[in-house]
Amino acid sequence: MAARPAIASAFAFAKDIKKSKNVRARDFVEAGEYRAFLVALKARLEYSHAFQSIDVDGKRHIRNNQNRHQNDQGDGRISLKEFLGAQHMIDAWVGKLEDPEAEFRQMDADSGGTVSFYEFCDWATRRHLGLDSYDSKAEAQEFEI
Ligand SMILES: [Ca+2]
Ligand SMILES: [Ca+2]
Repeated sequence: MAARPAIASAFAFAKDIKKSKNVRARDFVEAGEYRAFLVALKARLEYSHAFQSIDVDGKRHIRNNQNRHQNDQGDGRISLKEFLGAQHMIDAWVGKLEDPEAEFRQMDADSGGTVSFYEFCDWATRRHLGLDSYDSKAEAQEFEI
């Protein structure tokens, strides 16, 4: 499992928690943000696992590119078809969705027709994706000044 997107997403989340007066410090995870970063990272590694269980299409495309280390993964995007095909998992994580297609359109923040890992993380945080008892936002608020 590739951890890089999870790390990047947790980093982006944690670095802005403390509203630092030092503009340059805003680009870094500072001392007071480190624990929030770790908590966010844990959640996002779980989101990454969830994302990859939904992102099952696109394997052939990647094989054609002979990108061997990604052979067992999808194309890094969730399509509507994949999302609808994974309803049983999603229902178990967030509860039964009334209108899965509308939910998908909401997840797809840039309206590009597919859901990226970052869009998925935003959605999962909003929806309190129930993979674990952790709520990274609530945890992170502890560190807000
Ligand atoms: Ca896909
Ligand atoms: Ca999108």
